[in-house]
Amino acid sequence: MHQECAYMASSFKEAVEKYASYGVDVERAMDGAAKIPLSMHCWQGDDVGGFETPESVLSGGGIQVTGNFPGKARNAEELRSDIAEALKFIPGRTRLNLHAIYGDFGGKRVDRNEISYKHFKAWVDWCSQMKMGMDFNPTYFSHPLAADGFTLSNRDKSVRDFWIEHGIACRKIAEKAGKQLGEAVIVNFWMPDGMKDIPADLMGPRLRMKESLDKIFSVKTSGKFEKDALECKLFGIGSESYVVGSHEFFMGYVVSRGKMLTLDTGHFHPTESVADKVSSVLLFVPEILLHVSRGVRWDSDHVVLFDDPTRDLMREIVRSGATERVHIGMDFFDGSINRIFAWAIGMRSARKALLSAFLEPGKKLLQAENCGDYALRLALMEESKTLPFAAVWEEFCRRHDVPNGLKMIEQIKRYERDVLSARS
Ligand code: RNT
Ligand code: ZN
Repeated sequence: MHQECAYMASSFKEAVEKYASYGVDVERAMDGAAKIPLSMHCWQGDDVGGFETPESVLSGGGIQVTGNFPGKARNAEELRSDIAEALKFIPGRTRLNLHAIYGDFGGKRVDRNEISYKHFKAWVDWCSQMKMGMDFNPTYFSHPLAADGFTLSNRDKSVRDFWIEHGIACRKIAEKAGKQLGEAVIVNFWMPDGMKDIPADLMGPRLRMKESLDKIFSVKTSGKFEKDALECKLFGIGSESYVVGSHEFFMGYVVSRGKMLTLDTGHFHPTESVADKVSSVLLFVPEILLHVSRGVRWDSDHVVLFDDPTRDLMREIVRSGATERVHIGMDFFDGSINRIFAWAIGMRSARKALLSAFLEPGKKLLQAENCGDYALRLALMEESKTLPFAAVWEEFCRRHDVPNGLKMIEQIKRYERDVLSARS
């Protein structure tokens, strides 16, 4: 055996024993962590630009990308090639999360209310080829009819109708894609609607938003191949004072309509724990969609890290036995660094957090808590933080045939040199 391999094998063996002494089965943890799909957001690849017009840029409210690192994908082929490259470094099951602006529009102007399955067929075929499920998002921003900050809650009925048609079109595309792929496509609704300064009427837009959504969902889908999720938000750029789709708005909406709630980790007050919300929300909604992100002081969508909030969140999903009811999507976009690295780092971090969640000494912790021995509980939590996780992660990557550490870095750097830097 090669010296490095022998070393890895022995450190993994030691790790297995160490975890076993805490009552943790490493093999089961690795299986559990690999099975959970992570939905990879296409929009990290081109700074949420999309392919509607040659030079479409993110505009019209609510979100912002900063940075101008060279080599962003300029068309669907480049984006697919970049996604495939990033996937080489991401162990475990993945899905692909598309936005409606990423269709193959053949250089023609196809407005948002006119999009249909044919514009996304190439993506669906590709997903099927890559053995990935798909998710979908209507795009309620970067459009002249979103420029005043209101889409589904706009006071102008014709604008609302346009966006209602867009929502329906997206659900139809998703339904067909789901049928094609044999598993449900989750359609996530996020609308930037809101106000920079203090509104006089908070009720009006919310009422209109509710009515518009009801119209969108009055078109029935199978429920088997298409599912709807709605994403709340605290505030956005240009909507600092008022967001129509607040947490209470969408919590009420999804509970009363039997839809999925989307929790984006950047969409709450910075000191709020999204991990804490999982067990409450799951009691009242059928399923949750997560947008795993990293806010730095605000909803800045920094690359996800293997940090405490991410670990807390994944641990909570595993602890509550809700891995089937919580769908994990990624939502970060950093245009200031190599975008392949951004995907790889962010998604690997989420996967690491899942693996470490499965490695928690859950039984021992519960026993301690049930006996009221809180010192023991705290000691176990702290001691388990320094168990040999790295050895398990390395083995996990090895089994999934994914380069790790410096090898990963070297390969992505090579792609940067050979492919990205050749794009002007
Ligand atoms: C914006 C929301 C939304 C978007 C994507 C691109 O604050 O988080 O999910 O990031 O739809
Ligand atoms: Zn989001």
